[in-house]
Amino acid sequence: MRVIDSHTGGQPTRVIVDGGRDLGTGPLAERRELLARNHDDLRQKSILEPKCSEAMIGALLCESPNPDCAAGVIFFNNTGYLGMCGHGTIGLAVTLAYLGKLDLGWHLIDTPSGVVRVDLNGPDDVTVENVPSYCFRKGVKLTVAGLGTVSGSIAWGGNWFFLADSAPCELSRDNIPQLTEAASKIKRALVEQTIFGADGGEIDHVEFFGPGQSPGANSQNFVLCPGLAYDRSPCGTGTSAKIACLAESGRLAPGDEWVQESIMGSRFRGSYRLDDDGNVIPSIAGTAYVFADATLVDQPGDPFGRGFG
Ligand code: PYC
Repeated sequence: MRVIDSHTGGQPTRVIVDGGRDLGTGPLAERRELLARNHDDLRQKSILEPKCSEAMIGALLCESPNPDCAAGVIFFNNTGYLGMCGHGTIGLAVTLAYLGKLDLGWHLIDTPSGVVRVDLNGPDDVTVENVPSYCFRKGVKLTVAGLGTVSGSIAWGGNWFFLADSAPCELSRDNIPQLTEAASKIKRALVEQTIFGADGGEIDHVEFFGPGQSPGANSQNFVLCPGLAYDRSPCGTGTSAKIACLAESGRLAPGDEWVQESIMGSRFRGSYRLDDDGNVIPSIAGTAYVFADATLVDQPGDPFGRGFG
């Protein structure tokens, strides 16, 4: 299996460019189900420990059934599958450029959550125009063990997010264990209190916010992903969810910039436009760097060949 690894603002993406699985030619959402149901060993063998850290996002490169799309992709993590992934799409575009398969300029990429547009501005510099994003519910109140009442919004940015109105402690790298614990409890409480997204989907990402730390940053975030790893980047779909909430409450106008900083200090520049139906279409700009072009080997007898974690 040939893989290309990159990181986007510190958050890694492993693109499987060769040696994946034949999932047919159906829509990407169907192929994701097929992969999960019949070939989950690919996810396990390619990104779980001991080969990768818990933060790694896998990206299976596919052909899209849509002839307008340059490529299709199915994203997965240490616990399952994602609809979309913003940092991963930036990593994918940079990987395709590294392979000589994507020219500068704009291209369409198919994902299980819908078609997104990438602008390859330079070999490492990408803007992703995401799927339509929206705030589904505001002022949601949860009772969370050890935290009391927690309020926040539920928003879609290609994945489901709970955006907490306040953070349990200062957003700093020293506090990552406390932030992780608090976000995990909120994620669990959402399931226990049967609070789901508009389509009944699990709200599997939790996001805290604090003031921007570097000049020009509007905000810093901490995002807990479904497998309980935190996003080292500002999270493209999480920034999209935030932008949708800002747009809905009139706090960000179309075309205005929102600079989202991650817990690691990396940044995405966000903005949005309204489409003809009034939907918020967020754009996320960031940089990614390829750091490995490798062949994964499946050794017979390896007791941890399928990974763990
Ligand atoms: O950038 O959208 C994102 C993302 C989702 C999970 C990890 N990163």
